Amino acid sequence: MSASTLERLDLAEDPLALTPSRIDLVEVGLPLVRPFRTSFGTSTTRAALLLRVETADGVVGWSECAADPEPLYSEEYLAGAEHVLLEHLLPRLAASGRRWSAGGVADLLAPIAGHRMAKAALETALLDAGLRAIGRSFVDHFAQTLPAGATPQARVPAGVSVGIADSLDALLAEVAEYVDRGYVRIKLKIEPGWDVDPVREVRRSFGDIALQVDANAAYRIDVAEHVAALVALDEFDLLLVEQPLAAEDLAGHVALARHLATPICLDESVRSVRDARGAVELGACHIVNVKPARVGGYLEALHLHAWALGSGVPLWCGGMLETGIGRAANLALAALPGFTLPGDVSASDRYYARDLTTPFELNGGAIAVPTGAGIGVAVDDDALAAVTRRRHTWTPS
Ligand code: OSB
Ligand code: MG
Repeated sequence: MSASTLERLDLAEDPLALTPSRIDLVEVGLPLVRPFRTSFGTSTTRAALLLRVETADGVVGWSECAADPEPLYSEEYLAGAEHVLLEHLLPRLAASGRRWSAGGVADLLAPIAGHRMAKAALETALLDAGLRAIGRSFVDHFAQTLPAGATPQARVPAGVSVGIADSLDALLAEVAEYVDRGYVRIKLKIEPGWDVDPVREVRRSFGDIALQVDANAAYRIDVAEHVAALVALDEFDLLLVEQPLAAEDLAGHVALARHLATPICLDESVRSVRDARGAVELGACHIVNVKPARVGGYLEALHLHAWALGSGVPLWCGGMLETGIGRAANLALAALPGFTLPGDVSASDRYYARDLTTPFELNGGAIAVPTGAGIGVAVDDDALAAVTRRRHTWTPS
């Protein structure tokens, strides 16, 4: 993959440029079908900030900001994302004096440190509007970055992320439900005290299934029992262990990797293609969980993908309990050939009784990648109205 193929998505004569007439920030709260517990907390509702961009020509683009109400997964949080969008990101684009375009957002916003989820939401809404205006899907757009002969998949094998349960019996019942539905890979959330036993029981009950674990940074390299528990997981032939240590602790992951046979996958630690490359070169990581929101958007995710394809590092597409709006775009990314492992891109009914879009369904263990323009799914206005908590309209002055 050469830089020039990626530059084709770039600005030279930008077919995606648009003039926004208004941007709505819509805060929603969707009840989850079951509580989702991780090492950093329990969610019963997915609160999310949606962005709706409307252009002067009446084209509408949507995106979903991944930030949660509380800054537990990362520093970003919903109210902070809203604030930085309104006070910093949108004014900066407006002041640039140029037409707006997804391809230009990252450079124009680069002076603002961090806030990648907020930046990703803005870039993605503009990408959706820009692609809808020219009738091109996310996946076709992304496919332009592929080397000659490579093509995206039409259907993406689906994994599922299983929260920490109240008991081993409850865990086994939940996993049984997902295995019955056809999910091709199970990811168990772990934390100290909920690791070796649940993994052993799931392995014993379900045999040869593709199984992995995610600690969300709950372990410490300087706590002997933590390291011992992670080493004990080697026995269960896991695909990977995701983010065992703190996001900043690359040296700890390097040290841990020397003790483990199971490959280490990083999630929270990787905020850019540069982070991914550095972590792999150091020996801190063998596999990368790509969340476009965490790396600042789809264009950075595509750079990461191009690097991974070239260097043979396996990728998979993570999730943040997205509604159909965020999930649609993730599916387009997960369809690319560097995504060699099943992702956390589950069907709508794994999360919500009523999704905000036409529901995504699991068929034969996979989910179809939308082919319509932009994210390729329509937002269900009634479903949206039923879960809208607040709406704020921004207009360029
Ligand atoms: O660490 O991958 C994670 C959800 C919220 C925050 C962090 C994570 C997760 C998941 C859920 O594991 C993945 C999904 O959307 O299905
Ligand atoms: Mg994770």
